[in-house]
Amino acid sequence: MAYIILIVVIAVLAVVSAGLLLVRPRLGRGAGTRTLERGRAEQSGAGGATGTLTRGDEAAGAGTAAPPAPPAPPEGELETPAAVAEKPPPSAGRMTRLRARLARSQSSVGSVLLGLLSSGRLDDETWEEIEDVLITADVGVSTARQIVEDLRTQVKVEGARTPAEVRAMLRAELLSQIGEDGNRQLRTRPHGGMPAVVLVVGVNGTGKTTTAGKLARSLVGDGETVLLGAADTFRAAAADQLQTWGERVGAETVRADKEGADPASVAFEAVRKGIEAEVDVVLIDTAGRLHTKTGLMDELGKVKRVIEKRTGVDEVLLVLDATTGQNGLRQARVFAEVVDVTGIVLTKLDGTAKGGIVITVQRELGVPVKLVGLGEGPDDLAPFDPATFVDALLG
Ligand SMILES: Nc1nc2c(ncn2[C@@H]2O[C@H](COP(=O)(O)OP(=O)(O)OP(=O)(O)O)[C@@H](O)[C@H]2O)c(=O)[nH]1
Ligand SMILES: [Mg+2]
Repeated sequence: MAYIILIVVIAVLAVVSAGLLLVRPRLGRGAGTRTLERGRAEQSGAGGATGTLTRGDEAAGAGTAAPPAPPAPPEGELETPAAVAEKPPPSAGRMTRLRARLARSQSSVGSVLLGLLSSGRLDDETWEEIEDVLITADVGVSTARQIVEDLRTQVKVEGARTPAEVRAMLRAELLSQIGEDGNRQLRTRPHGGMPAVVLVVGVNGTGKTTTAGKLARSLVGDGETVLLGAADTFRAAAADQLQTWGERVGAETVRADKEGADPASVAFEAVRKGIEAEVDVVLIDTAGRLHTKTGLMDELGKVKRVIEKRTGVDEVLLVLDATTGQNGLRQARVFAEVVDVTGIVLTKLDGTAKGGIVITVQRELGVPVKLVGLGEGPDDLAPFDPATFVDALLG
């Protein structure tokens, strides 16, 4: 009898401890399906986990999210294979939501201009000062002159004005310089049974990969299916960076199996796969640096030609770092000569008061600014809206 009791007790103990082992890794998973939340949940749920954990809760918040890299799994933990994709927010109203960022970086220019224009002492010196403020904000000398001339004429014709009238006058002038009616719509809709193809180009470090990642996210948020192509085969890390963005929103990344592979063949493969998988958009990230400028340009030309063997390239987005001013503009011109740029992405506008570059770059390249980068967070990319931009500038 004692034997039977002992066997039963051992059996019960065995069942209970097996049950605990099975349940333990699941602790903390209940609420969150995002991979990003895993590290945090397990840290508090299972206890004792060590390792650096990214703050997943920030990544989920709009606007102020953490950088794209998902947290490394705590040491000793097995990586779960199937990460469940996040549901990113749609792109509509993004710029309005990010207006505070713009206001923070640009409004000093706006308030100085408004202050000067409302000073009630609009002599030659003040007009010169206004011109200088515009030039300092990267508006460009000839455009700054044009703006001052227009405003001067208006003031002369219509006389002294109230601060509200001055604001309205400056707003209208800036809007007309930026151009309200240009077509800034991104061509990302599939057509004729083919996905739209978007090529992201630009000098190294301007934010190409980040932009491709953010854009993929925003397109997924708008309900489109996206496939990424890592045609920056210069460093494996570049493809990893892009793939990380893709994985977070469930977008597949086509990449080379070795460093230094032919970028054109990666682009071709991405488009082939995109057509086969019937995705809406194929987004291709390219390299910004090569040994020689000619090499880079030849490579870009080849990437485009190879894609065109399968389908057209709908958008060539030139990514420009707003903080680099005239220097960035010079580089942009070189790109524009080689590939038919269809839109500008102005990144890092959150880090500079030189918002006037919006006007200059459009003038110089004859291509509209279509997107603006306003931070490093995953949702800090917005379709460019001139009115919101000018309103943020004028406070
Ligand atoms: N503040 C701010 N940082 C940005 C923005 N866009 C990109 N960045 C940062 O700029 C840095 C470079 O971004 P990448 O996307 O790696 O640039 P890239 O052009 O792909 O660089 P290469 O691949 O080396 O040519 C990263 O630290 C980004 O987080 C932006 O709109 N605002
Ligand atoms: Mg890159």
